[in-house]
Amino acid sequence: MTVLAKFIRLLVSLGCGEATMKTSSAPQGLAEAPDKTAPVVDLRSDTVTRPTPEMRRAMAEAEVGDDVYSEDPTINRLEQRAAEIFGREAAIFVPSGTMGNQIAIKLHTHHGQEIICDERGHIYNYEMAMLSAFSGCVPRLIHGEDGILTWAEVKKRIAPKIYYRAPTGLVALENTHNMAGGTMYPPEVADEICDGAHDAGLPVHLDGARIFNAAVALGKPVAEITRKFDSVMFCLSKGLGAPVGSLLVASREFIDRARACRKMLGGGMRQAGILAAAGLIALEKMPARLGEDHANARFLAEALARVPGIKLDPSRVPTNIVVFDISGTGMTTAELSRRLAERNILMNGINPELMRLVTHMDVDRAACTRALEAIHEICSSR
Ligand code: TLP
Repeated sequence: MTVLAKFIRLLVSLGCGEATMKTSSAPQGLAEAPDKTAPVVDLRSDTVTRPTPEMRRAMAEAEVGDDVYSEDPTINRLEQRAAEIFGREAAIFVPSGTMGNQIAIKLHTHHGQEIICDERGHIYNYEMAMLSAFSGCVPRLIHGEDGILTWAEVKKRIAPKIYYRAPTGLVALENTHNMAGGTMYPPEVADEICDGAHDAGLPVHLDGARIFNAAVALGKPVAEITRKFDSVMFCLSKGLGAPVGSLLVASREFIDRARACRKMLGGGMRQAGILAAAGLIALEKMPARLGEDHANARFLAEALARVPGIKLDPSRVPTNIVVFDISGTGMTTAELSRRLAERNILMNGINPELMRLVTHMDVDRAACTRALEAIHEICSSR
């Protein structure tokens, strides 16, 4: 038995996993044929979660109305609860995190301005250049260590007030930071950026798609760690398990304007209380279980760090996302993804060298153990 296999078995026997490890029947050194009948372990993202039976029941029974007339009682309840939980005046339900972010960017900025953000950030890399296409702004990028910006770095990027320089219109942060590996802002670092930006007359938006993961990892309420931001977007459809939807929370005046902007984008939904019903369960009940996903991510990270050719520091995996460098294995991420998929393990690369895996409620410890076994088998058969 190899060192990694022993390590996995030790973790499992210590109660880190309820899985019993499959003992190889193949002769030593020979890979077994992939088991294509095994259930799929989908670690591509926490967006792949399916609604729980409780969510499906609530959806079937949801009271609904026309939300463009603000007459959907379930959406109204979800928006009110989101505002309460974040300690804000108001909230608006939007179909996606992307729409929530882009509405906020549009409302905070004017055409011809710059937005200060991290170079690996979602609003810059994965939102179809909408900050330029819709809001007419350009990003002013910073490489944040672990995706985390500091006031000292942000301050240097604020455009001087000279008529021939495009003015800065917004500072945008991401917490947790997705592509940097689910990293979190220490609350005092985020607070200092907000205070500094406000003193400079700039608003600050938070892409808090996974802010509940940050709150759980920090052991602090979301209201506390987001209180200084001018607007916060968070997703129900990631680790919280709802099928669709995100919320934007802010002042009443901002959310009233957001409602018009959502309509411009075609995001005025009608009897969407069916979705909000699942969202309410996601919001009220699901944060409590996120710690399990964080423990699974750490379990995976610790074992992966011991696979020859894989580089990662497990102590830098605070939540549910593990980003690791596989260049030392001699494979590209596309090749590893393909070989894993043959074994019903799904995981994607961020680029040819960096893989990302995301834990969530539909992958338990046994599934994580299967993913580890497959990675180990592939890497050691080269
Ligand atoms: N993230 C997705 C992909 O788009 C990369 C994922 O699989 O992680 N902000 C952050 C930080 C996000 O991670 C995402 C989605 C969004 C915004 C957008 O949310 P949706 O997909 O609802 O538009």
